[in-house]
Amino acid sequence: MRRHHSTTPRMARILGSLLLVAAAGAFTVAATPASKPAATPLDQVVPVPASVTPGGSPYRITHEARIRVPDTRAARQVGAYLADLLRPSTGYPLPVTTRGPADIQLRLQPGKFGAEGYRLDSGHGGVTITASAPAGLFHGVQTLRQLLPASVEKKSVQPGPWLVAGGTVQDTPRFAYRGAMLDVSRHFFTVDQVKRYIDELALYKFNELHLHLSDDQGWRIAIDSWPRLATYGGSTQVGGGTGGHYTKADYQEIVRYAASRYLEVVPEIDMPGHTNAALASYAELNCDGVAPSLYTGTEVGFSSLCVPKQITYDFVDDVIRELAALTPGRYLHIGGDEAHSTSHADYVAFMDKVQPIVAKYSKTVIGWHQLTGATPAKGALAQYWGLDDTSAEEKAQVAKAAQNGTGLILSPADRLYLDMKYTEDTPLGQDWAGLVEVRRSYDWDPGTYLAGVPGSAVRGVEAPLWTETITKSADIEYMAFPRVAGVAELGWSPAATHDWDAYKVRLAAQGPRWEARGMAYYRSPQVPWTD
Ligand code: TNX
Repeated sequence: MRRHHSTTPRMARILGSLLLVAAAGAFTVAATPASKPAATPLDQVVPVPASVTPGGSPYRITHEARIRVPDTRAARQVGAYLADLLRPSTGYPLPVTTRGPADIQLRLQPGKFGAEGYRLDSGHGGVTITASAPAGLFHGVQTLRQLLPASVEKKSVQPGPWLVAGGTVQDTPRFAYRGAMLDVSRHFFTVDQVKRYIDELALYKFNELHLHLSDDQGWRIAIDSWPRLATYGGSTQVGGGTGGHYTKADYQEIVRYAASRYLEVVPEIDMPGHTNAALASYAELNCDGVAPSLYTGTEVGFSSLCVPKQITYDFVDDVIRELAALTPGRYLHIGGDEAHSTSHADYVAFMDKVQPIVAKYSKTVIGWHQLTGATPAKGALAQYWGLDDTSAEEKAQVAKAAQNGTGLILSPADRLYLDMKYTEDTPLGQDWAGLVEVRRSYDWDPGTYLAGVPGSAVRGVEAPLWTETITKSADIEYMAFPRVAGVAELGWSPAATHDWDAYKVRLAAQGPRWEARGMAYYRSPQVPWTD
């Protein structure tokens, strides 16, 4: 709360209006001099809301508060999620009910707010979140959460007071695809570790979780028809540790948990390159019929499925069929990057055969942007991971595909790769795409980033975290935070709100929240942290 003591002109204006309201006798809680906490201004949220109209008295959550929700299963679940968030730190009972008076209300109103938008109205009597779909209620809950003091994130009872500033937030996302990727192949992460990251992403309104489930160093998902993929191909990882894999039940638990946080899981099986773990598990997948050893290093580009062999496509069909059956989401990511040991002709032939298999199991293809060098299937999305200095030809190839209808997910490696070091001194990560400080990661516009790409082709942004050097949750958090919050804002907030100087202040206020949650993060000197 200390940041409210600094008197930026904006803060002075807000304080002035609070005092006016107090003088009018309508306001009793937070208008006393600066030593008493004030409510967080409605626009001090990440990602910044599309529109904010401050005004009126704040709402104060009390011991008597109840949460009323529409009587649908999804809405009741969002209500229960909100209650679970608030109970430990407030110590209040916060019953969730479908009828009767309640000062915290979630409401569903068809149409108006779209698939993910919401309105939050706050005043003396309470706070109401209205949306057209449960996802909008969930995102509205994240805004409400950030409007409360950072100590709301703690797991033990805190003093409060639990004030929500008065006024209205109207909010809806700029892009439909707002993703984060976790590479569980280079190092394996348990179901609980993935859930922890899901919870951290949900706070910033991400809606896609891309899991990189296979690579040279490990195959991480059980496939019944090819059991050695997981039991042998998943038995190690970078550095030679024991690795691991998800059983189908484990994987379904991740999918279920992600869905409860309104994230869709995008599973990736990387092919035809990045396949050493599969090739090591089944000799018959190799052109020469000889299985290579398991691999625990960090080189890329040395492995390839055998494009001319029919068994390759039987294998791919089995894997995609079983994975599609585990996937309620729309997408199946087939990788396609760095196939350096596959000839161009073979790469094109492979993609021509594999994309229809994805369609056969009713999923939409996503591929790394090298897919645009083949013939992307109708409706496919390409994930761009180039850099500022990627060749003009390569960028033009991607732009041409976009003009022809291929949607793009933007993950420029020199901005959004969360495994890039922040500075030379960052103890984790790599630097092949350069050093990526917090400002560089945030300060660009996905809408105009690639020349010749129609705005409508840009479906959104995604922040990949490759894990060659990442082994535990604290590592994930240190590399993701603060940068991933900026990716969320690039994906959600209107282009017109984009402003580093305003953003860095809002970002600074997230630090105490991460601390209250026990998260690691990088204290970038570019951010004016308040404590
Ligand atoms: C490139 S990006 C890769 C990954 C590595 C990453 C390390 C991409 C599609 N491929 O295989 O893990 O760099 O930063």
